[in-house]
Amino acid sequence: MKVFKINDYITKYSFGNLIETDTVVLKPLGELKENIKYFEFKKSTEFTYKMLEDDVVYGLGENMRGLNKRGWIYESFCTDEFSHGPNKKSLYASHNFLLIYGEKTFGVFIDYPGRVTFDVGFKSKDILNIKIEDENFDLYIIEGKSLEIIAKNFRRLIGKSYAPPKWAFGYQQSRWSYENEDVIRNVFNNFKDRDIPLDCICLDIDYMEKFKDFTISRERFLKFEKLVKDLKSEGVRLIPIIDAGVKIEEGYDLYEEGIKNNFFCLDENNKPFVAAVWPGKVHFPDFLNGEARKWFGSKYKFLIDKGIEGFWNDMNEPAIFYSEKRLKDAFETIKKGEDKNLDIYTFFDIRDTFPRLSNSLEDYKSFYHNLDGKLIRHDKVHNLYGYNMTKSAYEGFLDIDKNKRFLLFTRASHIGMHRYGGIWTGDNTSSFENLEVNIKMMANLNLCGFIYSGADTGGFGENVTDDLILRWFAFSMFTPLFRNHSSIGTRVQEPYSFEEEIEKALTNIIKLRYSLIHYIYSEFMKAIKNDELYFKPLTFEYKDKFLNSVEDQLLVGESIMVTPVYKQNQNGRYIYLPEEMLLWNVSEPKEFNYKILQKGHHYIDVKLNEVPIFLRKNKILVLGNPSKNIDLLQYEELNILAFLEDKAEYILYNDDGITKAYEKEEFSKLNIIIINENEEYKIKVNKSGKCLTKKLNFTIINKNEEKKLYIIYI
Ligand code: MIG
Repeated sequence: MKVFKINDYITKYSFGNLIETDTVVLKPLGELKENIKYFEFKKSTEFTYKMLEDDVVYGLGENMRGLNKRGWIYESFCTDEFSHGPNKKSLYASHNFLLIYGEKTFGVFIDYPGRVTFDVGFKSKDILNIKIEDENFDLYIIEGKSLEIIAKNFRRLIGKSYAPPKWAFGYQQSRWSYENEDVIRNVFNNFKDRDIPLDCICLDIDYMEKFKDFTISRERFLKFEKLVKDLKSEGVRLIPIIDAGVKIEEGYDLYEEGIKNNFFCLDENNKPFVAAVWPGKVHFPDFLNGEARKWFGSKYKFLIDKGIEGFWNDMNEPAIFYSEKRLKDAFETIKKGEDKNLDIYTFFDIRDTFPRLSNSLEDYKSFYHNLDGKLIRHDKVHNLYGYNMTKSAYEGFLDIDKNKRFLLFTRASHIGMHRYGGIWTGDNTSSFENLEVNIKMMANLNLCGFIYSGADTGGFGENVTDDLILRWFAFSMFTPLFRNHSSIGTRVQEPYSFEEEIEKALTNIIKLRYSLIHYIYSEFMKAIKNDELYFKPLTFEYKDKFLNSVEDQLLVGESIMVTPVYKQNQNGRYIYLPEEMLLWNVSEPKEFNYKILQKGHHYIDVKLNEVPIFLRKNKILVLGNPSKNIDLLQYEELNILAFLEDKAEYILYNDDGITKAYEKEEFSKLNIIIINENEEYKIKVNKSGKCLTKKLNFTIINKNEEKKLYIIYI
């Protein structure tokens, strides 16, 4: 083991010889002579930490169960897992970061691209056990004087998070599958005719010809370019899907070029590895090979030239439906049972043979990547695959226009990938349990750097119910990626597919989202620029032990707290307030009804068409008027809500929303300060940069629920 000092807060422990994983951006300052902190060695690849009874363990990003990970075993091995039940250990991502909060508070990050197992008090309730599959890995210990600072120090280690264009904060409608031009126009017209705001429609695999990447089915999308243009002129962008596997088909340029240049992963016989996914038999581009990555990334231009400005990358765990070898074995197993009086165990074996075909570890162990001339077996670097597919697109975008922000979100991910794109959380199910998991996951995702993220709102698999879609919208309207997506064969779930009353409530929630965009975008961009969290557990801001077990209330940015309802047939829910707060239970975004609730436990009524928003004390919330889409957002006049005891200050951030000028500190600030001087409020407003706001309508509420209104022209 070698020990390195990264900075005053971060120590790196190097075991063996890790390949370049590109997860961290800080290089060591020098070597140290010290032993590993906090952890005890069990073996060279296994460590334990003794947790105290009250310790909370945050982290692991996209994974099952709670915000606090204690009491289960998790695995980092990116998996095409469409059933997100509490029995699962791993979803589509591998986010090897834990933040232990207690008497000792510190972070631990395992830089290793293969399987890592985290037993967080499962086998033994107070023992955190981390097991790494082989001997080449780096372990980082991240310290700092508070949860927030440790989280920030970790983000500095792994680099700045990706920022999409501003329009990507608008509402996105998706379904597998809007199969042709007419269907897409129909979706768009439904939104337009009913005056439901909309920014994006996602194209799933059916826009392609035979599921081939970077092709368009002219049978179904004859005038694709015109469709893109027509919709864009109405402020709506089409977001096509790109899959990882490249169809094996003679004459298909992507296939031919990949073969010619040796850009595909190889099997044990040095031939391109064959797997089967949507296009039938495919080869996997070797995204870990820099040249192959560059080549694939350059292909996005095909669609960008047609007016496309955003993509989603799918199937990049990579998912494998079957391989020929595994299929052959399966048939042989079945033959074994032919014409026999089967014993029941053989029958079970036969029955389970086919489900076992997909995503088999045997397959992951049977192909190779070319890393600077060295062949590396896939399972050793499995978790870097989706990561590098996303990096490939990102690099492709840079070559086309290095100053433009493209929308990119992806399914499989690993720490470090947050620099190149956002994520959606994969194939969840239309169930209240999956809504709950979504809520609890968001803060952990933020901890791992994935700020532009969100789940399939309404649920992907199975049939959504009226109440579930409403409750899910009421939460997703706060997630940076707000996308309604569902699977083919399930109940349709566009807002207009429901009865009028539901449609109206869903539309109102979308409108509320658009009224909050100023705030959401400001908080998102500040989180990115300052390495902070957009979704925060309450423990990050309040020192109140009861909050250690509050997992279903989250801070969204600095001013508000959300308390979503995630159970069926509930007219409200219990909440806990660490201090007094103002509750605005919104059904009509234009009506501001509020009440002040004291510190402590409460039951709040939340009807199906309501979204409870808590405004914290001495905080300010900025609201605008909803628009049809982000391009049409108004900046001239804004509404400022404040819950004031003595003083509140807020900086509303904005930028051009389409370029990377923000990285060069080109953005605007609207700085608002309100001071209470004996129930007369002194308001100071300052603007800098290109701030378009001219009029501010203030509503200031005090502890006694008294309201004062001011209008200020700036
Ligand atoms: O095997 O493209 O997670 O969002 O709709 C399913 C079809 C493949 C999985 C993605 C989902 C998408 C679906 N894809």
